[in-house]
Amino acid sequence: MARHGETSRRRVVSAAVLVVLTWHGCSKPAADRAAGRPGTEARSVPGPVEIGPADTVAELEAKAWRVVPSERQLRWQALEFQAFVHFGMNTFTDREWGEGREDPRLFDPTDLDAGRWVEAVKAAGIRGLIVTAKHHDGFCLWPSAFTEHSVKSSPWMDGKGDVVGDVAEACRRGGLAFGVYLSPWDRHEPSYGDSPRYNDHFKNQLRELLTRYGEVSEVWFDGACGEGPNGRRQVYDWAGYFALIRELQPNAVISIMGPDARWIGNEAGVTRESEWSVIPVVGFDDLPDEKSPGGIAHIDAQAKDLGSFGRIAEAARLGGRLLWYPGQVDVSIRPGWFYHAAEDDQVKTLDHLLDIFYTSVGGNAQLLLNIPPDKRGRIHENDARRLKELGDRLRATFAVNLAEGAKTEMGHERPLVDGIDRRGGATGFSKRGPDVFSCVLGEARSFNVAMLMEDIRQGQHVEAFALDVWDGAGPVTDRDFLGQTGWREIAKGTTIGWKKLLRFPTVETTKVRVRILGARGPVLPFMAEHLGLFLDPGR
Ligand code: FUL
Repeated sequence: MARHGETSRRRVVSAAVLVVLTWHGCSKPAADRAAGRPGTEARSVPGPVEIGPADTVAELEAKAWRVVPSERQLRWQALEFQAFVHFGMNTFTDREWGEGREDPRLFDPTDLDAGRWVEAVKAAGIRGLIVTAKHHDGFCLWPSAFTEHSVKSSPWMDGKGDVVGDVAEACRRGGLAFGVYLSPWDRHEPSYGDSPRYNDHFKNQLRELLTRYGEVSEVWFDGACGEGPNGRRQVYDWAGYFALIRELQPNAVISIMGPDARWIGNEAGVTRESEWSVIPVVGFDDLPDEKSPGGIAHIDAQAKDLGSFGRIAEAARLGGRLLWYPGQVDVSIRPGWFYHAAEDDQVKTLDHLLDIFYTSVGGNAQLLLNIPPDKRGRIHENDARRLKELGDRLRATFAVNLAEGAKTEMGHERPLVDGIDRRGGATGFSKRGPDVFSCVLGEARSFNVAMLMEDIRQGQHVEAFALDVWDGAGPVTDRDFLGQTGWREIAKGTTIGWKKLLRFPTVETTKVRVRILGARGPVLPFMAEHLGLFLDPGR
């Protein structure tokens, strides 16, 4: 489908005048960002937005950029980087999936101190932690009243311990958000497969987790589903689970098999080049089912393209809705999700973890990095060392924003000539060019990382952008034949969303600018942090 204004915008051949709209400061304080900008709130529409065949392209675009996150999604996005902690019976049996028949007496960590988990993950700059309260084997890390298959039947602390409680407390003390992974698939529980009975059991366990441990920031549901001992396949009551979570912990994000955050589609730590948080869905069934593993509303979480305008137009033809449904990248620091001594030498390298960080946190997704404690109940020395290295490097890079305090301008290029006629001459038409956000640094600065952010409280707009540095006036170029020379493109991309991080060889310059080459709606008033420039000392 042709997009209005797109062809002419992308064909612009001259860049003569920057029409300045005015702005002050390259970056805005976080508090400002969270509060949004006065006068813009009315434009955004929270919640699902219906789209249909009668919508024009312009209407679809406007609907798309007006979809915004809920408060809980916004808080979750701002966490950026969380720890996943897979710990439980599998830690002691050296397996990835238990069968449910494991003897609870095998669970006996000798040196479990949740405070040290929190310290280790905070060293990496992590802001939240999700613990596997119950994995598929059904062993509960908290003393559930609804099963004997838990820490209370283990020798650890004479059966008086509560890993979930310890972790919740340590997170609170350490200032981390606290979340729980609770596997609906339970290979131990006898009622599993007897659908209504197991659903009650599962809700009872959820209720315990959501009422005993204070604020829960996230509930993480995996979609695995099997047969119970009666040979029948369990049918999960997702709607009932979600309703209970909303009732007991209204601020908790429900992830993966849930409406608030989607699985990125792989466990390798990779995001799409264009990661949209506004996702079109068809139909009115919000709930996950067999056809939509890892997603809701028939989303194939592994599809290459989830949110392009083409997908939106396709969904509109069939009658659908637009959801704010951001991506989460779950990946383990080791090959397995659980600890295996044989993998002690396979902790991901610092460079690999940096690649994952830049493409996930810097690719409009949240990073959920799994760090599995060992049989002692300790985060292994190799993993802890790597987390500290990662944190040190990120802190060294992001401590100083070299764009801070720079003089900035927002406006749009007004090309005097738009397009080329058949003989290669200018058509002579004047029209508005791409939106530009430029930043005068005052003095020459060296950097190799750039950060762009949209104020997602006002939606996600940007479809394509380029980052230029000023090389000084030079010879006339074909892109800029009126003499406004000297801009050199060093990076480009598609979506921005919450955050886009760009890495490139170190450049030294006095001016930078961002050209918005494609957008679903007005961009400049809604850029949040606008632009950050950093020097990664390790590159
Ligand atoms: C998967 C589970 O089967 C794995 O064991 C792990 O917990 C991963 C995060 O989710 O679906």
